[in-house]
Amino acid sequence: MKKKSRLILALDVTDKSEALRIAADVGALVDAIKVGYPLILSSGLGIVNELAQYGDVLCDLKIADIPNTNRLIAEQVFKNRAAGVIVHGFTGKDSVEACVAAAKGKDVFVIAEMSHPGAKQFIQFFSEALAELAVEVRATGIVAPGTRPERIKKLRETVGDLLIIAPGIGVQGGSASAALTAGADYVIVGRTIYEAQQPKKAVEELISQIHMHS
Ligand code: BMP
Repeated sequence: MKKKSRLILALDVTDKSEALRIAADVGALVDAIKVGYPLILSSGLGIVNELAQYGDVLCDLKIADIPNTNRLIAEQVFKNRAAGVIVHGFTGKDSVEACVAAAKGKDVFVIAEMSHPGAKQFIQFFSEALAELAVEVRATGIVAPGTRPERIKKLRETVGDLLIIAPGIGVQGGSASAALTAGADYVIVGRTIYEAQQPKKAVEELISQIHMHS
């Protein structure tokens, strides 16, 4: 994944033609396009392949199963030209390792802590251990909450030079500059871009904010 704008678009629209239109419009400006269940369930996994013409596609299936099933899921995703996957770490080392093996050098991001308020109920108790797991299995990096820059700072101490990608910017209340200053490498932004009247303008505004503060 290139590191130029430091912005990853979360393309959670459920209309395939809208997804392709937005990707064509902003794909060259962002560093990656993240797709998950909303778009994949509505359009089929082939959308990953189609979006790959516009840039790196990060497949956010939050893979969370036994090692064999994780492997089967990851293989399908990579067969469709995904540049990376996002996986849960609470399933344990063997399950995450199965994804890393299936990725064959492509990107694997392990969720250390989520951005929404509910993350405080369970996952926050284990986020440092999940970040350590990412280091242990040689994942590409972790997902850390853009809504809690102080947690990004803390998790940065654990992961060293692994990449940190941070969702929760914009609608969820996080700020791109605060997340990047705290140690995130990339911010992930969805609704602020794809719900804007002009997604390209929203992307350009975010990029100028990012470059002013980093
Ligand atoms: P939005 O900017 O519209 O809030 O979108 C954020 C994106 O990041 C969504 O795709 C969401 O599923 C994802 N995400 C998140 O918001 N918090 C997390 O902790 C992990 C995520 O993958």
